Amino acid sequence: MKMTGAQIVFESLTREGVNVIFGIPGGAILPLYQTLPEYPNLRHILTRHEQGAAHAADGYARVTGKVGVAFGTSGPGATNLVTGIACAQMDSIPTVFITGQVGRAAIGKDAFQETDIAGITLPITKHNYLVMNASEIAYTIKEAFYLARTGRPGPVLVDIPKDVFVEQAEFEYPETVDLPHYNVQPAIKTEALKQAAALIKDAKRPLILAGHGVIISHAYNELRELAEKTGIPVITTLLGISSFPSNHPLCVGMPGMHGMAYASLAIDEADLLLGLGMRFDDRVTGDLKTFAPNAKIIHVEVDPSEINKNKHATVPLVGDLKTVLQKLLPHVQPKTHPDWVKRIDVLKKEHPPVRSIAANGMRPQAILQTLSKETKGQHVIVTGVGQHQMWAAQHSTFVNPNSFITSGGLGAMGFEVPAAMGAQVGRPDATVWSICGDGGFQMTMSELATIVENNIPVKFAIFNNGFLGMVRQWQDIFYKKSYVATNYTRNPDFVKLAEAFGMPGRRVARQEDVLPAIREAMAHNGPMLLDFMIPQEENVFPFIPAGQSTAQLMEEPVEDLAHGG
Ligand SMILES: Cc1ncc(C[n+]2csc(CCOP(=O)(O)OP(=O)(O)O)c2C)c(N)n1
Repeated sequence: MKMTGAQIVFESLTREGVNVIFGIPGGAILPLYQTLPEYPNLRHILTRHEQGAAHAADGYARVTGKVGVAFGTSGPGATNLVTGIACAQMDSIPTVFITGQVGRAAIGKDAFQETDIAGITLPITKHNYLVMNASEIAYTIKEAFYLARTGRPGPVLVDIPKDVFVEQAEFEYPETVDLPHYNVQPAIKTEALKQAAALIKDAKRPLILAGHGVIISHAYNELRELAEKTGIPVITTLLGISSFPSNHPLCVGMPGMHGMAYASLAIDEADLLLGLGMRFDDRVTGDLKTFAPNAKIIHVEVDPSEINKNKHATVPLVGDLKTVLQKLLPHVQPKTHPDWVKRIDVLKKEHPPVRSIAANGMRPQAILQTLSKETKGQHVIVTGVGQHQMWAAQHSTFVNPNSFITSGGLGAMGFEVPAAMGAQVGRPDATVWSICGDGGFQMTMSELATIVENNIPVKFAIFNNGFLGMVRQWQDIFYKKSYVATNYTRNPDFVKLAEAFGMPGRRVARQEDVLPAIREAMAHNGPMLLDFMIPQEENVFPFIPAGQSTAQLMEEPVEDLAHGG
């Protein structure tokens, strides 16, 4: 049946199960938008900025496991998507970005709003396309979604010239893709499984390092079964948080730069690491030479290029984590490690995350603990990047799988508002809390308008220290408190801003107001903003400076406690 290119785009998206699109129109993509009313089942959320659309699609994809979709027009529309695309690439988030391009005849002529977005995004997409004929749209979209969601997921961009949207072509949606060199189900060798099982059997001090791959492949049950069957304690990377319940007796928390000291110290003593769907990122390992000096490594990864990239794998296992664990489980024998678990308990006692949560003051750690207590850990927490992100990772409880959403790889400030919006759209049943830095919040706060317009009931908690806090912390520690360009001396009144955008806001400056404010926000049937006035110079501990090892671990100085933070 003959259709326009625009109709083919929407027919294809429908076949891929898309029901939400975030975006902003413009000249080059207008023929696509003008066709949208023919597809009333497709919900389009008009954002205030394309970065908001991209992060929202990303947040939606993270919580649903479906492919997130965002639209942008040519030129600035497309370049505004770039940060969100890079973020999705770094964290392996299945997303498809569709951009309008100038008409075919104008390509390469520096036409108005022309940008080579395929060229720009080449290194930050899993794959991208410039579609030059309407007849190629259906297959391209089929392939784009297939690539986005299979293997190691990631962002795929499809750039379509304006006149291709109006060109007519025969529509038939392909059933399969033809990608002979793209192998997403490599054979898992029984020999390697046996080797891994033998290492697990012999280990005295084994640890599981659970990464984002557990969440991406929905291997929660397999991870839990493996940990419980073998008695191996579980450390989760930043992106692995909520892949394993934080209240499980075998949960040891996050290691690395701002991880729990005891988790990093346990890695020092481990004789076996099972890296599950993680990539030995520098924020986890610090100095690679001194990381896990005594450990053999079983590395399970869907992306073969991650194997031996940072750490040599004694036994590499390439494949979808869920499948690999299902195949591994019958080979491993039941075991317990009482001495090792006791040793980790000693480390936990000797190295608490904060030495005490002072009763006075507005310590951010205490606010987060109060929040978790109030929600009973039944929340989805979305953060920005900075100190508040690390406090949220350290001091929140996560009971449900996949309930911590953060920009781990790119570390994109400004993620907190739109990604929370996308997460709430994807999980309308969930209580979504956006934990924001006052800096990052101001990068994308215009999406509050989108949130109010669409009645998306995200609760915002700004951790307002009047600083670009994490950078100030580095200046504090490494530059003798020389606070260059990190102090926002006149932040806007966030409560009034919330009201201006159309949602209630409360300033919370006293500790006794923390709990009532959280309760009020939770009881409010819609979005609401809380502006927590936290101490200006609170630092995040523990802290292992970049590229260093646990020998350089800094814990909370005791003198800080006298001031209640
Ligand atoms: C887009 C972007 N620009 C700059 C940075 C560098 N950076 C990392 S953390 C940080 C400070 C974040 O400040 P804020 O959002 O207020 O959070 P806080 O650290 O105070 O909790 C900055 C500037 C970044 N991560 N992202």
